[in-house]
Amino acid sequence: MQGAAIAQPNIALIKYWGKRDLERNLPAVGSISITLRELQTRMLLDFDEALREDQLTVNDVPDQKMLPRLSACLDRVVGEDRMRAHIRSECNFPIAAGLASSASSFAALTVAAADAADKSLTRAELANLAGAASGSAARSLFGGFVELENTNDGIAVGTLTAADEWPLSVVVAITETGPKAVGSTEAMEISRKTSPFYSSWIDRQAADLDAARTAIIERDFARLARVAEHNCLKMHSVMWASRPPMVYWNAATMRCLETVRALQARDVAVFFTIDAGPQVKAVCLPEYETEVEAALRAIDGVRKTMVSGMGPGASRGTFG
Ligand code: 2P0
Repeated sequence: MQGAAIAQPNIALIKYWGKRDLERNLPAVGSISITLRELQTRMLLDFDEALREDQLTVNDVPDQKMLPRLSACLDRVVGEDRMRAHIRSECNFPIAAGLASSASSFAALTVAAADAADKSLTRAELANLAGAASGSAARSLFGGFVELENTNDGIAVGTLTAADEWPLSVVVAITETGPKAVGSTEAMEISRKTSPFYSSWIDRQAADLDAARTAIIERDFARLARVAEHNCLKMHSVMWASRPPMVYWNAATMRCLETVRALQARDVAVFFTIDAGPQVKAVCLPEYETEVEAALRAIDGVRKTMVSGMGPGASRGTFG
């Protein structure tokens, strides 16, 4: 019994931060993201009757830390009485450093598990299963601009605008390659319990979602830039005001923001967004990709840049 899948990470323009149901991993707010193309996680599953425990390798290195969450995801998709599996994950970008590796990993795992178990699930069902493992993973089931909405009992996810209808480029400036100090799940709970700004973050999310959705439908880059930067800074303000405070940025993160501001002053169509890590993602119109990449690469403390277009949702795939 084998299954394989490929999924791309997604970058939230309107962020998911906070949970309304920790047990079921349901988000407190809706979110809007873009799915990338060049960054990928490939997942191969090999269920084996002789195995007593699941086994995981990430880029060929055995990994115990992530295994319980992956095993729980396999239980949800295949059933708890399943055979144990060899799980092989390959990622072509830094893991657990605020580059949404959990989104692509759990999206790929969910699709690979359904493939292995020969379950024909709808994309909505796959998104709910992936989201139960990691909130942002639900969005990687879909390509292009993706909106995740809260429903009464769960989530509804879908593409707002396909990747080829309004292709944007993303330049990722990597300022640290190690794993982050506090994982997103824990950090969200600290924010919910301690940040004085948390409730206003929740209350104002609908307005940001409306503004971003309209900007995407109208292909209004300047409007999307304004609301995405505002939403990102608001999310980080929630974290900075938490106890203990959570500051994911470093000095190079701040220098990247200054560079984006300098590019904007020269009428370059670009904006920044930052997730639960020190990397900066600069989203731009494709004609500015070379200029944005060169400017970010030249910054002291930027170790590496990666450039990606927008791509499709997770798919079953072979593994070579
Ligand atoms: C997002 N992040 O919308 C936000 C912005 C990070 C900052 O979704 O606890 O790994 O596994 O559901 O999906 C990262 O959180 O969290 C995330 P869990 P996840 O992309």
